Amino acid sequence: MSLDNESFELLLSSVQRFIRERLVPAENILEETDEVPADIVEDMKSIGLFGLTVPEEFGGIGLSVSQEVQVNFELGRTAAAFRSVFGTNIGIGSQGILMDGTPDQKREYLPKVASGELIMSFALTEPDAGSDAAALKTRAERDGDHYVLNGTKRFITNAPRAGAFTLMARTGGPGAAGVSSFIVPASLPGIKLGKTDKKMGQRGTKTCDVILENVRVPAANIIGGVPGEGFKTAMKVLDRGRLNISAVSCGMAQRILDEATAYARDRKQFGKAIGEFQLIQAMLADSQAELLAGWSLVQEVAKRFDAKPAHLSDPDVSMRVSCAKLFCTEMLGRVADRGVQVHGGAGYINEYPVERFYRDARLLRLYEGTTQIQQIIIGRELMRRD
Ligand code: COS
Repeated sequence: MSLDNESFELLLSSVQRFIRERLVPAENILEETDEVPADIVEDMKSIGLFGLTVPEEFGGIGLSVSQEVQVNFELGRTAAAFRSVFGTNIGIGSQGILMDGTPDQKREYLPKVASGELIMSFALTEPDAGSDAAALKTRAERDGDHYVLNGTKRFITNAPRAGAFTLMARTGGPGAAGVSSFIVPASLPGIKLGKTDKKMGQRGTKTCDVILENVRVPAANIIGGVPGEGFKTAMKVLDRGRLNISAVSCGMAQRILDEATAYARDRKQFGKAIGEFQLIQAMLADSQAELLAGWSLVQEVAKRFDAKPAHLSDPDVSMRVSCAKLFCTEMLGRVADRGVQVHGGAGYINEYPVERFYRDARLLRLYEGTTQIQQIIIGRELMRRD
């Protein structure tokens, strides 16, 4: 699945223009109001951002992973909250249906996801199951042709906007084999949302608890129709998600480097632009080198991702995805830190974008699997090999 090169280049340049002309100028409003302006959301729908990864047969654009990472690089250049409006739709919220859904599930949900009519959100994490995702406690008890769900999901991105959740619950015994993925419409009786989390950064991104009390979900809403496969679905979805977080990290690093370079050209101390001092250049140079290394890695892993069947996982590709997530998000942390350093005291003042990017960037090392979880995935795969 991919878009032909010419159409993709057109799409990419319209996304670049949209970011430059509409999103970057709205960053301060976003920061002040903690909301993505409604007219921007409408524009996102009209340029097709909600349907980037949904196949054309279901009304989307059908980007390959190699193309998707390029779009995500561009989106990294502006506030993360903009991407979060549609990011769960094209990413972790809907990919489970795309990868493992039955034909009926795909037909029912994907066209609405692609048009932006339905916002989907991914609900795996719980108060006592973060890194140890297979320990999740949300119960799904069979009752005739329904399951009754009880439990709490935590830090769920886009939950306040969601029309449906891809939600993991326990239909069987302990561990990964007892987990199933459900499509849970947000309108079902018994679903309550907690208060919106107050976060360090990424203002405008909405996360909260999703509380399920005796929520009756049709058995037909188990993704793929077979119980016990939900953990694998979640892991496959996260593989693709993590590569996209890596691409966003590179885009964010690029924006921070651009801001720092521009500042170093303008700011004068000791009688000349600070960018003429080699100690400043060293910080910019380290950031540039690491950014290029990370971005090359992302593109290389994306090609491997595209080379395998989309619904199957490959431990070697998963391992490489974790290398990308580990390297790129940590690289972003260093680039963001240097970006503030180049700005000196100004970098601590929120009039300068680097102050905001520094806070926004911190989350990327945490969500969709911490750096330490990526190390575990890489280490385990290496130990498994002969
Ligand atoms: N693709 C497909 N299947 C996968 C997979 C992948 N990438 N990774 C694991 N699986 C399968 C395994 O093959 C195993 O199946 P079998 O028992 O049939 O062999 C099953 O899933 C369980 O895997 P594993 O034994 O590795 O599970 P663990 O509980 O030991 O740990 C980790 C898995 C730690 C990797 C997982 O819990 C994880 O990624 N945690 C972080 C969660 C996360 O990212 N949260 C963010 C939430 S979204 S913001």
